[in-house]
Amino acid sequence: MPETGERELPWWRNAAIYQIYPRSFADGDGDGVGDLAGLRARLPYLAELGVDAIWINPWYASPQADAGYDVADYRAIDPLFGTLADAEELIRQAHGLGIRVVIDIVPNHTSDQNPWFQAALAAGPGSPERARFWFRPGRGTDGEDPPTEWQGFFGGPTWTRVTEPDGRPGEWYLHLFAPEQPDFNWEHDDVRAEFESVLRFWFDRGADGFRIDSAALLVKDADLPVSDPEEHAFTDREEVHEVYRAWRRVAESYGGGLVLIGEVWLPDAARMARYLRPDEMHTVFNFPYLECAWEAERLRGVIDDTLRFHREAGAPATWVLSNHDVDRVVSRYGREDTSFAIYARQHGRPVDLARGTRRARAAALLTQALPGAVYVYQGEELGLWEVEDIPDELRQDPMWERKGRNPADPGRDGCRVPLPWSGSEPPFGFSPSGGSGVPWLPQPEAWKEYTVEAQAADAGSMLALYRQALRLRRELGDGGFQWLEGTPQGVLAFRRGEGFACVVNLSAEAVALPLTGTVLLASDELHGQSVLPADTAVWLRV
Ligand code: TEU
Repeated sequence: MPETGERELPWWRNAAIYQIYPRSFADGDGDGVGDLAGLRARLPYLAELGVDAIWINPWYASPQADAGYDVADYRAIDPLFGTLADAEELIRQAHGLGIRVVIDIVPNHTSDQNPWFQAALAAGPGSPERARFWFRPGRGTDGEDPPTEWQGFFGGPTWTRVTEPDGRPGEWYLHLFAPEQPDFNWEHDDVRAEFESVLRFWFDRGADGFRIDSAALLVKDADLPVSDPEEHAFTDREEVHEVYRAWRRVAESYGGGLVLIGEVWLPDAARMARYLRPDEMHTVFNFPYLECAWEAERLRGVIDDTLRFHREAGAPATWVLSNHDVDRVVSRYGREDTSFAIYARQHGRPVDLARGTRRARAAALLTQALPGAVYVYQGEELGLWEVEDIPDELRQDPMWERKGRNPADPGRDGCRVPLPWSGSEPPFGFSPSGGSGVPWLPQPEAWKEYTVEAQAADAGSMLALYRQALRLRRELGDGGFQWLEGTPQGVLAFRRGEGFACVVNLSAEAVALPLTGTVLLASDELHGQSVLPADTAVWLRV
């Protein structure tokens, strides 16, 4: 990729980054699971959509206990997706189309099949091999109780007891997620050195940056307080910042343009900002924005907070409506309660898809008009909904079992259903015709009207809206941001740079546009040139 010129804005400060969940994007070999050949063939679609970069969820060799977030080999591509040569070719082709490539790195934990963990199991208690992980004796007379009572993010305990090489029940190891995902000990020099080497491995192959998984969790309290309702023993400990400072130095040793993006779920701005110090990460995901209800005052509060702490940190904000862990946006906004909580889904509640879609269209224009970088999760641009009726026996997310098969909170499969590309029946062009596999999760029949092919031919489609918005957004650059005050209740309006304004009506009534100008783009039809219907957004040249 061309180096970012000195006076030019670094690309990641205002990029549109498209998130690819590789197993659900496009299947090249016909086995029903997306892969790198499928993704390569669809790169022109992404270029036409108008994105600056892609972020690819984990593609590494993995037993797939948590869809690739259990990495067995950080330097190999899983055969499910292709080969290392495929990955290199993908990066080359993306760069040829002007698209940067950000890859996922999973440092908090590994796979139980990782050779280091296998060696630790074999070597037994007290061995140097075990020191790279969190092995501890249990409590109770025979060590039958786990070292702490911490609860894992997928439900259930965070410790699993091992059988020692002599065949007896022995130590326990820590896993904040599934038992197949043992946590690394980040106090250990080997772990730190290994990850710096992995970063170099991928930078050497042309990667433009990393999305850092579970970024605030790496360092744990070695005292292991038995109970920890507030998660302070393993969330956001100060020592974690040393790791990212070292990573930043690795990135900078390659010159400019590389980016570290943190997946940091923290409730308060001050703690988030610490990850954005100039020698740490470049950006973090904005989850408070994603979780916020479709309500003007609350959204305004989140936007103000976001802009303030990023200004103070000297980092660009990011704006995220969805990803591979959360319910699809048209479903969220179609429910009575439009807020979202990652560990308390609302499946089974009524969803008004027409209203949710209308709001998602307005939200797309709001999101893309805000200053900073924007993320688009694959299928968001097609207006796909959360698939809530996946048959239980087909569910794959470990959350489903670990959270006790709760139909209201069944995990994340519903936002991971393979994309519909073309045609009128499944697999909707996701897999090549004549392939032997069926899509790894079933696609709703109704998606025949939501394929890329159908939407490309429809000027009123979600896809058409995203294409136009992403194109127009490029002209906004880094221009300033000012709220327009005195707007009616439920209306958010702001100006950006010279002569651009965005107005969003989140109220239940149509309102008169609070300023005049030429309509550049509207999320739905306006009533004449000056009335903005409910749940509608408009971009204006003023
Ligand atoms: O998700 C992390 C995650 O689930 C957060 O909600 C976590 O609870 C938070 O960091 C706590 O502060 C990531 C991936 O996006 C997800 O797909 C993986 O399953 C998970 O990590 C484990 O790798």
